[in-house]
Amino acid sequence: MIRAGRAPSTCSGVVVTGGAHDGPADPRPTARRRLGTLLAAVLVLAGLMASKPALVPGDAPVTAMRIRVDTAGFRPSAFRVRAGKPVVLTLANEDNPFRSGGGGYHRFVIESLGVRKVLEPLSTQTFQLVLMEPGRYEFSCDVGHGGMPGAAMRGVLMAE
Ligand SMILES: [Cu+2]
Repeated sequence: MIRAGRAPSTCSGVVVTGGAHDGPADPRPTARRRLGTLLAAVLVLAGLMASKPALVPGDAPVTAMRIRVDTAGFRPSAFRVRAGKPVVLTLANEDNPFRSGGGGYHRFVIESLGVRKVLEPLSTQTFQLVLMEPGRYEFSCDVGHGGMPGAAMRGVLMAE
């Protein structure tokens, strides 16, 4: 469960309308290669632990955003909006109904605000959102991954 530091009961602040290949394997691993493998494993682990989407400093707030959705995640997964101003979100689910583990369905959920949009396979949904209070609003998907929130399927809206 993802929380944005606000209890769901106070959700009046929202208005909703509307692999890289490694190349040939070396059969004789040297100590240097083993060290490289260990470092890579540590970096992957660190990446998983710090999986919060990053915002690029200087990104300007948007009034509309098209978000591509599939099992790999939301793209883009982080952007800025103006608090108190409407933002039009278009969610394009690019997974097909034959996809295993959810039948191509995804959801766009802002848990802290009680926003929950079902995204049918190969469909596009547009709605308007107004985030009344400045803050960090995390969104995620809780289907298509055995019912658990996928590590890759999360993102953040920064209202400022
Ligand atoms: Cu999903």
